[in-house]
Amino acid sequence: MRDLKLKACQIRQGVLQLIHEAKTGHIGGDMSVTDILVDLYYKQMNVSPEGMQDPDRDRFVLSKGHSVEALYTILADKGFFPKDELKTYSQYGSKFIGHPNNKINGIEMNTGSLGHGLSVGVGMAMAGKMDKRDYRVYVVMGDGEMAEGSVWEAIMAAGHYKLDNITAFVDRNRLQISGTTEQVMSQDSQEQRWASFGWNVLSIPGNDMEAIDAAVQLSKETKGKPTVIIANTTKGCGVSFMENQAGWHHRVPTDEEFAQGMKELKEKEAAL
Ligand SMILES: Cc1ncc(C[n+]2csc(CCOP(=O)(O)OP(=O)(O)O)c2C)c(N)n1
Ligand SMILES: [Mg+2]
Repeated sequence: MRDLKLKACQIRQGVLQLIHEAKTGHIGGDMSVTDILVDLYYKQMNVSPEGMQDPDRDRFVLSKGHSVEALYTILADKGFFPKDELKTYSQYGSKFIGHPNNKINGIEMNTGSLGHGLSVGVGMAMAGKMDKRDYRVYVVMGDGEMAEGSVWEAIMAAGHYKLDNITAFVDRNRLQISGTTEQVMSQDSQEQRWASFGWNVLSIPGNDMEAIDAAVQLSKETKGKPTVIIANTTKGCGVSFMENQAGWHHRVPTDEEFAQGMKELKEKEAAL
C-alpha cells in the first residue's frame, strides 16, 4: 500500500505541474479522484499500453471527464504514450485536449459531457456477459454528475440485468462547479438511492488507499449485483488551500501557489 500512496502523491505533483504549465485544468476534481485512479491503474485493473486491442482487457471510463489531467498523468507514467507528448497538453492542434478522447492510447471513450459514461459502461458490461468474457468495467463519476437523468437510466438497467461485472464509483466530494451538491441538486443519500435500484453499495473514505483497494476487491467478489463505491472524498485533496473550495474546480495556481502546493505534496511524500 505504501507504494500506491507514494504513487498517488507523485501523480498529484504531476497534475499540479501540468496544469500550472498549461495554465488550464480542473485541479480540484483531479486531486479528489487521484487515489481511486492509482489503485485501479497500478493494482486492480488488467490494462496495459500494448493491450488496448485485447478483447479481455478491463474497461475504464472516466465519466467525469474534466478530471483528465490525473488520467493523462497516470497513462504517461505507465507508458501508454511518451511523456514528452503530454507537454503539448491543451496547446492548439494537440490531441491532448482538456477532456478524454479515444485518439489517445489507453482511453476507451470520449467523455466530458457529463452523464454518459455509465450508460456506455453498462453496455460494455452487457457485451462482456453476451460474449462470455470475464473482463470488468470500471466507471468513475462525479457527484455533481449524478444530477444528469441519463445516469439513473443506466443505474436502473444495470440493476435489472444484475451486471456483476461492473464497478461504478461516485467521487462524493460534495462540491460541483458552482457550490455544494446539496445546494445545487440535493442527492443524499447516494447509498439509499443506488441500493433501491438493486446495486451492492459500499461507502468508504474515498482518499484512503486501503479502503479503496478493499472495496474494489469486494466488488470483484460480489455476484448477482452491480457494485457502486460511494467514495467520500475531499475535493482538492493533498493541497491545503485547495481542499473543499469550490473555487478550485477550475482555477490555475499562481507561481506562488504552485510552489506552496509542491512543497506540501513533497512533504507528504517524504513522510510516507
Ligand atoms: C452535460 C454537462 N453539463 C455541464 C458540464 C459543465 N461541468 C463541468 S464540470 C461540472 C461539475 C461537475 O461536478 P462533479 O461531477 O461533482 O465533479 P467534481 O466535483 O469531481 O469535479 C460541470 C457542471 C458538463 N461538462 N457536461
Ligand atoms: Mg463533485
